[in-house]
Amino acid sequence: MFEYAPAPESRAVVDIRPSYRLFVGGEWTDSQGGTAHKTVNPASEEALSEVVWATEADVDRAVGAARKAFGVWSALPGSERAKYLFRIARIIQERSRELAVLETLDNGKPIRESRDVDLPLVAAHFFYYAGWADKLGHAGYGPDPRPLGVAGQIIPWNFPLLMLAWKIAPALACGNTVVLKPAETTPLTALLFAEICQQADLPPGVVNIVTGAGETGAALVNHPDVNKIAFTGSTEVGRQIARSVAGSGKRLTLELGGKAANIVFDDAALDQAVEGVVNGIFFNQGHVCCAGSRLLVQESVAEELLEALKRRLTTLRLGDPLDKNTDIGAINSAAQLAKIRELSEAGEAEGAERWSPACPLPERGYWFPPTIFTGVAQSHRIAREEVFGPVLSVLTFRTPAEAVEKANNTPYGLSAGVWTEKGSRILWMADRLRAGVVWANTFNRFDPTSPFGGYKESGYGREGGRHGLEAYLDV
Ligand code: TXE
Repeated sequence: MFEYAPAPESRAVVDIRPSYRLFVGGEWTDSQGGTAHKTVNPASEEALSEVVWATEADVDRAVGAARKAFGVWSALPGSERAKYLFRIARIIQERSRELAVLETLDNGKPIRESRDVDLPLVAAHFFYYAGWADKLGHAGYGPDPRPLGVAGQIIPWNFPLLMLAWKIAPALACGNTVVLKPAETTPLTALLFAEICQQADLPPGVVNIVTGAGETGAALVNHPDVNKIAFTGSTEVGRQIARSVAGSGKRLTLELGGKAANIVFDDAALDQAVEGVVNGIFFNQGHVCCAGSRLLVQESVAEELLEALKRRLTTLRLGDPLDKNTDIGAINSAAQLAKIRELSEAGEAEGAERWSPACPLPERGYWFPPTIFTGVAQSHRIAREEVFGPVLSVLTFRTPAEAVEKANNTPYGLSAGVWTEKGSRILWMADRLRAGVVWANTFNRFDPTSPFGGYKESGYGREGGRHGLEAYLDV
């Protein structure tokens, strides 16, 4: 056991205010009737700050500010909007240490990930879409594609700042204005982003940040003056939102859950495949919509791969997320931990075999050890439901056709991974896998130039790349 004590020098780079107001019309404003809620460090359960949960009246004010700003922002030449976005991108780079530490404190993810993965990608998205702002006439949507208006954006807690970047950067590049609601457990980096908008002299009202939970999100979804909703979160809430906006004329993109298969063939470079499987499910504690939560391994190499995988798991370090040597950080919330525990218990009850390396867990905070289930049947809940935690279900297959059948046997269709040395097999598999992304001999690779999004119950619409523009333009 160890007591979590954040490394003081890292903690000191970020100045967290004791409480935050709402960012509306370029200013910090008081809520009309909203209550204050603590946001905690999931690694210690220590309160970091207090944020207000915005009311319907607050959302109305934020939408009003965004509507007012839309006239000004959409009329700017694209090259002017680009300047603001480039400026924001550069400030993000300059303040990336602060942002990374804050993200790790609020979310629980290892600092190595927030520093080396999240923050570089956040800046890259702003740079990428800044580059589009004056080239929309060349995007293939006609000479003068129009922005939609006010975009309501609702994001989850697993990649708070990156999801903000995926949503805000293309919206602004296309000339829309936004009201963004971060997740209730991870509001702090969005609020620091609001400060960055001020620092970049972004015209007031172009970006508005309203903190809160589901009710605040629903107020945004139902607001009559919002033209588009972009949502990333659970399939269940995605369904509710789709029902709410039906017939309203609002545009909608949904990025929902996943149950990705990471498929390892017997001719794969097994050392690399082991790294890819570990990265696929243990990156960000498995709080990843495209996590490779089902390992499909060809029977002939299953034993060898599993042994290597277990050996590798014994080397993973779980603990202080601010420690640069940490591989596995904290689970984001007590509710998410309860869900992971419940599904893992169901896995055992249904007859799968559970294994974790010896892994002392800190006494305080929310923690779950890296876990593998073998002997998993396709009917088991751990093979069907999104765990959204560091839990891998292992299944085997004999032929490529069987691998495809098992991989596609899910209501989700967000991503898949294929490990093989045969190029022709990669293409054969990619053609048949019902997944928005198929990675070959790698996993969890993201790039602002590539569209990302799902099939089936994983949602619709694409974020990233040229296709990401379509979500924010009338073409
Ligand atoms: O999601 P919610 P939760 C999955 C994952 C996880 C499960 C539950 O399996 O275990 O969902 O997570 C806002 N109208 N994913 O409960 O509730 C909410 O405030 C409008 C996968 O955190 O969907 C937050 O900002 N908004 C996923 C956001 O929706 C509403 C990432 C997501 O929260 C709302 C997160 C409502 N009625 C969870 N209710 C992914 N695709 O990556 C809630 N919200």
